[in-house]
Amino acid sequence: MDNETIGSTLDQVADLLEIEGASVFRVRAYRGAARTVSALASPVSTLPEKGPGSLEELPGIGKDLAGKIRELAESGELALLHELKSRTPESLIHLLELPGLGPKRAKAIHEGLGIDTIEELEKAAREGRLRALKGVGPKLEGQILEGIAARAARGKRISLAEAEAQVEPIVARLRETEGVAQIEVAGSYRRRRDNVGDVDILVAAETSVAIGKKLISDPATDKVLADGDTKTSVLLKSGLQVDLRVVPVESFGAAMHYFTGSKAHNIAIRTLGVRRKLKISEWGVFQEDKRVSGEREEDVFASVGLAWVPPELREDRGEIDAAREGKLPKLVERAELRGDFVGGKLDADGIAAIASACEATGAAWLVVLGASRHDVEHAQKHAGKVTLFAGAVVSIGAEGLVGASEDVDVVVGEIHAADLDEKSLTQALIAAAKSGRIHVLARPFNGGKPKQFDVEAVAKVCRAQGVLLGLDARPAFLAGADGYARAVKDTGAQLVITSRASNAEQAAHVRFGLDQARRGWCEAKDVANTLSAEAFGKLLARR
Ligand code: DGT
Ligand code: CA
Ligand code: CA
Repeated sequence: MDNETIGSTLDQVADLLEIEGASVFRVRAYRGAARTVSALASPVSTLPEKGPGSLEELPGIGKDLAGKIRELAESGELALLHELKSRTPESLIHLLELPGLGPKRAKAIHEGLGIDTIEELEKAAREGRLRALKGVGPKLEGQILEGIAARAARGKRISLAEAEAQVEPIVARLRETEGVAQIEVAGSYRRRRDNVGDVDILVAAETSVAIGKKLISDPATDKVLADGDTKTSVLLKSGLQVDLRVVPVESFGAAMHYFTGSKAHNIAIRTLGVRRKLKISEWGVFQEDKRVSGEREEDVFASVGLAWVPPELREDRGEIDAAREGKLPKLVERAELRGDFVGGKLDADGIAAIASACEATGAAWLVVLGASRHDVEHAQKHAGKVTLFAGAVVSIGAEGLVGASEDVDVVVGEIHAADLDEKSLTQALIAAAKSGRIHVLARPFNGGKPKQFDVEAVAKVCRAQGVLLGLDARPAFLAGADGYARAVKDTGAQLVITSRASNAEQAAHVRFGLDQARRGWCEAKDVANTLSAEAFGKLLARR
């Protein structure tokens, strides 16, 4: 845990102690310690254990507080805080998170007005009822309402595609700051999760660079949540939170590793470190308080005997054993993709336009869904070197029966039986795969949500039948696609990523499908988009 987070955690302890009516001295001691730790020039984890310069020797911090601070720095947790939280009404804890509400006011609102929830607080503030309390005026009411709105926006996760659209221009602007050696986005964004809670940007620079100020004055920024030397947090106008951290160049690799996460992966790595008597933190790898590495991310893995693990795999789902045994997959890459499925009422001109856009990004073949064979053949004359296949999407009923397939090269079976339970859906998909009439089985969705079924059982049949399993790359269809891809890969069946684009811009979505295939450990051999036009044509002919 970094110093500023430790500081704010100690402040939280002070708040809860104050609400409980603890002695003013105890409350004051925690507040003082919070200030002292936040202002420290070097991270707590690098201070000597004893003697001059150690925690105990800092003003106002005795043995007891030093122990608490160490507990936080090393484990990121504090038993006392858990205890305090379990004794405090939950509503009060929520009230405390709002700007402008200290422990005294929160307690007064809770006890004086009988307000238990944020909803009740919002209603009271709107109706001007908070003013009945001493020291509360319209200004504070307004502040509380703003805080509630920001909190609501913060609670939401947004799609990776949406986050990318917002964050890329900001990073491009920040990159121009003088004195910035490196800038990268870490967190779930770097792991390519299909949705992200907040965005973590990491900068290697001297702490004196003005990059935090630059984020605060960025045109996309709406509100400032934290403004420190090493950490700045803002809410964008969209409600998305951005955390920016500045670390010295020699810690950049360790910080990238830490802030990329996932938390579960970090804990597993740190545990490996402990066995080797190494302390691994966001500041570096330390042996008896001496830094042994941390400038490059590879060094962190190497310090515990592991190969570098691609961020998409860092979920503690077997990547650590694989990295130790040299069995990490060689994840499929964008440059290996040779084909895609496009569609959506394209005429011959539309098909030719998307074909030339896809050719520019490396496509050798395209399946055009839903267009007439005549239009596809016509477009082929203007499609450069891209081989076009005519395709159709046909419905699968509850019995697995497939509707009439037209005169096409590729048939995609899609289930529309929204009310099927897991077992009947699995059966219907298996029956469709065995029908001998489809080349691709689409992933079933209902109302934008993926439907549950036994992926392994279905994929096994698909493998035996030479049927590909579709992975829809449209941003709204990515939920759970990583687990699906992993299950398909593990049975030895093949996926095919489909952008279903009707224009060049949407065709770029294929990389979001690729992200999830990579999170599912897929290599080139697991994804049919990597086939040449000829090999893909042969695969179709087997049907
Ligand atoms: P998100 O923002 O919910 O989509 O997911 P993340 O993974 O980006 O999580 P976030 O932003 O809370 O934190 C970024 C990374 O920092 C996280 O992936 C791992 C690391 N991290 C955060 N808190 C802890 C912690 O308490 N312990 C450890 N070991 N790592 C943590
Ligand atoms: Ca995050
Ligand atoms: Ca974060």
